[in-house]
Amino acid sequence: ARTLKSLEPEYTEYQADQGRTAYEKNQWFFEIAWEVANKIGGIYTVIKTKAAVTVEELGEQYCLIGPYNESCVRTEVEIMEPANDAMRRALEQMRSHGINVRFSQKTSFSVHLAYPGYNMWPENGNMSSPCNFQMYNSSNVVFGRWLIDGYPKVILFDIGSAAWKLDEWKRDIWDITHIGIPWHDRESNDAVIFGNLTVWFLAEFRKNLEKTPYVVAHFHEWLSGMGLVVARSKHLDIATIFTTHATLLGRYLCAGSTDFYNKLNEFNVDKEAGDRGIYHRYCIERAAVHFSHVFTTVSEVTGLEAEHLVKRKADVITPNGLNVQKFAALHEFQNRHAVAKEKIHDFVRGHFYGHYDFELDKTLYFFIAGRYEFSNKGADMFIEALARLNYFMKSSGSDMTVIAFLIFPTRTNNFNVESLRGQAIAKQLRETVSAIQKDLGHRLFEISLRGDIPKGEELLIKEDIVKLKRCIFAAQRNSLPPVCTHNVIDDDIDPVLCAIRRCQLFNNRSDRVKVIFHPEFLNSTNPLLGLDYEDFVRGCHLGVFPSYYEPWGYTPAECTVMGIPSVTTNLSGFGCFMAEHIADPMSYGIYIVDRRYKAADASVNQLAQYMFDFTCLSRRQRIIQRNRTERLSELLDWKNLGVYYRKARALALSRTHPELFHEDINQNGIRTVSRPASEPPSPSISRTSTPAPSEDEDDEDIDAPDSEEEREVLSRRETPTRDSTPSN
Ligand code: G6P
Ligand code: 1S3
Repeated sequence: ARTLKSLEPEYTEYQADQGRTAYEKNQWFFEIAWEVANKIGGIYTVIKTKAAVTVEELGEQYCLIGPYNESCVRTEVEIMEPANDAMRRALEQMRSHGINVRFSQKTSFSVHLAYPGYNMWPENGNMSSPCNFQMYNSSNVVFGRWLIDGYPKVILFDIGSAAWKLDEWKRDIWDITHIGIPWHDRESNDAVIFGNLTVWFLAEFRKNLEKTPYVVAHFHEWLSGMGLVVARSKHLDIATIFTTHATLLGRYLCAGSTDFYNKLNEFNVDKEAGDRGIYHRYCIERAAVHFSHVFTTVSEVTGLEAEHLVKRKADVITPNGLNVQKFAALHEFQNRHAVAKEKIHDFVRGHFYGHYDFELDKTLYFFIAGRYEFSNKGADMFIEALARLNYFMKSSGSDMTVIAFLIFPTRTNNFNVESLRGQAIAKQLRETVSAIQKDLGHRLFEISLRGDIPKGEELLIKEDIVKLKRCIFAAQRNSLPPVCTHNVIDDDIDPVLCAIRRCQLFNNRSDRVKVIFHPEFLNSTNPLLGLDYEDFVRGCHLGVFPSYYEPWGYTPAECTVMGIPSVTTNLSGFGCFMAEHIADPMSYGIYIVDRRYKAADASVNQLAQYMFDFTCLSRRQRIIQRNRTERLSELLDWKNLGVYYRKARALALSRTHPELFHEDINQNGIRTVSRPASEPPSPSISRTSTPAPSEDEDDEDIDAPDSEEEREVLSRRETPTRDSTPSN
């Protein structure tokens, strides 16, 4: 095992100021991202979950800046006027220049589409005094508090309301950087407007402060990076940080058929970006990377990618954390697993009607979920490995069943009839049985009260049997249970469906692995699988995320904090982070597939083997493993990982204001978690995951067995070994 080091980097706060708050030091921190109060993907999770620890550290000196997205603002932001004078005046100044102007849909001016998406361009209006136009409302530079843990301040700019400045700003950018932004690229246009509004605000804000402040602005991803480029080109006195969560080119290259990691140092980056029509975006990203005082990436693996693709080594790695909530009762997460699993069982009963010949008690739920990037997220590998797992289980005579869910949103024409029918049939049968049960109970009571011993035919009468038969006959089907819950548009070319067809995972009775593709994100109002994502994860047994391109990867991290084991890879930031910090990740329920040094086929085999091993665990072993997985939460808690952001901020300040610092900032600081205190893993390679309890993990940590059968199994203490695995 590696040594256990502190997560706290040993950087020296500038000594004169030790113990003083950001307020006392007159320091201001702004964090700028397109996903502030604007839910799109992983960056939203980063910003949102980190807010509490950042506010705790920086208090009222911290503020987030993002775009104004009305639907999110309506539910997530409490709008108010800023209490801080400098901030209020800066916003007023911007508003007085028309940034708060939004033209009514019913405006008397005729409009034309000057830029795609911005339909508020008056044909012959006076641009320099936009207040001449009919105003829609005056809240389009919104200041408020984001209604999340930490209750941070937010400033949100309505991008459309400043579109009248777009030409001017694009010209400026061209003059300074020679980055030409095509008129039709809506996202890049947004980046220009958002960046300029941010800088405009920061400049006004600085001016309005009486004493010269120390301002740090932390920009995330290329969409906000334009602001950093503009701020530096205007020589604004702020310390800047740029964090990339994925490089533009990396994502594109990986989605193709490139041998990305082995060719990292060979790419002709300009040509590759040009070939993909993203040269200008690439330039924005690269400019932000190089203009920043401190450049960070979310993982080592993305750091390496950035070094080659945007040509700068990261100054700090800022791993992503989560806001970990500990339950008062230690076992609460185990109870929640059982409750949520019951709901998944309900769905499965309906979905497999007519083919429901497997035991739910011996059924395991695996899943993959995320943005629909088929190969980047490793869905290709998952399906291939499921086919091999199916073979392993069949040929070893396993009595377990695996149901694998694939949750990737894509275009559909709603749920398919067969899936809805399955749930309706199960519901009807449940209602019929409960009505019969009630009548039967009443009859039983009446007969017993008379002092008679009830006979079978007196209890379950003919009419009941007829009712039951009707339901049972309705539950017969000629077709196989569907592999997809929805009608996917263009299903003949859908990558998941094509892979399922190729691997012939058709939910046959003889299959030990069944698949269900749910091409929509989950929510509790879903008529089929009425669970939100969190409850669904809790109810599953194993998350499988064999990503090829994954700068961090929140999905396995979320599994971990909920105590659900997961599979990840050594190409994902999360996987590498866990491998670095845990001596034996597998015994903690973190399975890391080697996609870096193995051929694809060997990685598929490794994944299939991990999954097969998992099916061989007893319930007791799964419970122990979940306990261990959950214990890793601390490692992913922002309370610990927030320190890297602190380090980045201090480093940025030290570069713009070295006089504040007495010593250089040391960037070391790694923490490792030792092996679990149980029996040592088998030295025979990877089969170390079979958890056997340690002294402290014995019965107090584990729930009592549920059934006689379970007790018997527990007493046998089965421990699967590699020998039980069929060769392939
Ligand atoms: C949790 C519950 C137990 C239940 C177990 C099932 O630990 O607290 O009561 O027996 O989950 O585990 P399984 O891995 O079979 O879903
Ligand atoms: C990115 O989002 P993605 O799913 O497109 O940023 C996330 C947050 O840093 C990260 O977890 C993920 O790996 C990246 O890919």
